[in-house]
Amino acid sequence: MRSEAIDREDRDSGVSMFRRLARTDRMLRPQDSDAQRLSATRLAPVSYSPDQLFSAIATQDPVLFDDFPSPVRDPDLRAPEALERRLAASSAEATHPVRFGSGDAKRDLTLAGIMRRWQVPGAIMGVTDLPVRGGELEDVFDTDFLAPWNLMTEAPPTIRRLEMLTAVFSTAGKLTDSHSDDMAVCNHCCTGSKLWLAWDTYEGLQAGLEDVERVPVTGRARFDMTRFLSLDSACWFVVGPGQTIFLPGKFTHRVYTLDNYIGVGSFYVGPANLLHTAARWMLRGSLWDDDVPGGLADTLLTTGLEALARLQNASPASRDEWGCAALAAALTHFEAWTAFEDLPDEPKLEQAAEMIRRLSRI
Ligand SMILES: O=C(O)CCC(=O)C(=O)O
Ligand SMILES: [Fe+2]
Repeated sequence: MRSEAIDREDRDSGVSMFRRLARTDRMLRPQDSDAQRLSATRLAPVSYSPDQLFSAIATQDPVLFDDFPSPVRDPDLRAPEALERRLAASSAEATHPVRFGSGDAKRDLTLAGIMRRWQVPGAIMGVTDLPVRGGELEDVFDTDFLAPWNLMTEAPPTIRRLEMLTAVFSTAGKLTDSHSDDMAVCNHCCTGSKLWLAWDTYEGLQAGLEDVERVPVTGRARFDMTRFLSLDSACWFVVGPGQTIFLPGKFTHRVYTLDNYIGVGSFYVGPANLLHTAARWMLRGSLWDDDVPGGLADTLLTTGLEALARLQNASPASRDEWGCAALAAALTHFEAWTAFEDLPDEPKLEQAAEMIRRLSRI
């Protein structure tokens, strides 16, 4: 099932969709002269293959799949109405923070309460923090949908808790302000649609596009279309039913819900973006590092080194599942990264690079 918003966007490469959205958020208004750049920066969905996924991760490019294997366990629940009914029938008493309206007013609701509000026409709300692990949603969503290659699930608790495998609910009109996360982001859409605008965090900051996680912001982060479209790294896409986006951790994103949305999100680090992630944390600090600065990078590298050591002796099939075919590209991309020279000496990072080099030659 494709949403109306996606069909419209396919027909005109986004100009009319952005104009329509600009009626509620004038920051989105494109100029006539932006049309060509809008069309050039649209990330089109592609058919899933492990090669495409791991190559994109290795070169820090976003990729949107039409048919990544669904994290919804029961094929019957992949029909939006069936999923909505199942979630609305929840009797779990645990509550979760829900953001209401266009600001960030919060209230805690149960899953059934969230679904009731989600179904009220015109209600504006969003939930991005409803853990799947350890709750009843484990029956609905496959907690291993990025297995085996997502290192975060086997890392020590300080890293594991950052994985944030979460169910996501939001209603049309909800905006998630420009922000970046510590890790790369995966988001699968079960129903509804969202418009994502994404750009390299530091290229954006230099051009005056704020990121609420990186600079102090009062009210909303500063954003405008012309500046956004002037960035080399600018990209936008609509994620609709059945589609899955993989967005590298270096990207700030600003997300508009177009049609009432239910999905699943997870952060990820695999061998193909281990060096990039650890180096970013070492250079820029990890956003969620609450002990020693750089401590999380060290813990992540320790976990990564263990996985890389296992992979040296693993079967070719297993190495494929972990994305080893993309490791040569990952290393080349990492070493060509402009900030590479500023990296402090870190023996574990060098060791990981060496093991990746060896793996890429097997
Ligand atoms: O879905 C949203 O509104 C925001 C999602 C997001 O920021 C994320 O998955 O990292
Ligand atoms: Fe995010």
